[in-house]
Amino acid sequence: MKIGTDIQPDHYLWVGAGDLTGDGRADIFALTVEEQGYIFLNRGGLAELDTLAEPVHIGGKLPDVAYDTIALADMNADGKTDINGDGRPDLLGLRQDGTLVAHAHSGAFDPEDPTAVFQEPVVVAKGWHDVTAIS
Ligand SMILES: [Ca+2]
Ligand SMILES: [Ca+2]
Repeated sequence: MKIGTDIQPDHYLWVGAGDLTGDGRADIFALTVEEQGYIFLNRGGLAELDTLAEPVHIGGKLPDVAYDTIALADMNADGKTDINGDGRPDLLGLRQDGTLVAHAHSGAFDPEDPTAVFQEPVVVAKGWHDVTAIS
């Protein structure tokens, strides 16, 4: 099923889905080869093209934000992508120094300030040098 166009597969290291806006439709989070994070908001379910909005840049390759890999957390039994149990999907990032950080969902999505959807990262583990993928 095609839900977006001009999404080049070899431009992305990782793509995952989670409902970031709370409207019940899964949105897409993508990490590019430049280690930039983008979210694609789901505007209309899976029924047609143009479902996904233009990507929104939500952070990237600063000295402290350079991820080897990233995941929307999927850590509980009922399949929600939720670390802290608030019902909102959270983001995990594995930094190149082996530090695993979590960006908790702020609890609300503001279209005027999409970068605020994730809180400042919190270190949840260190020494994950041998891990090449998390999910
Ligand atoms: Ca959504
Ligand atoms: Ca959460």
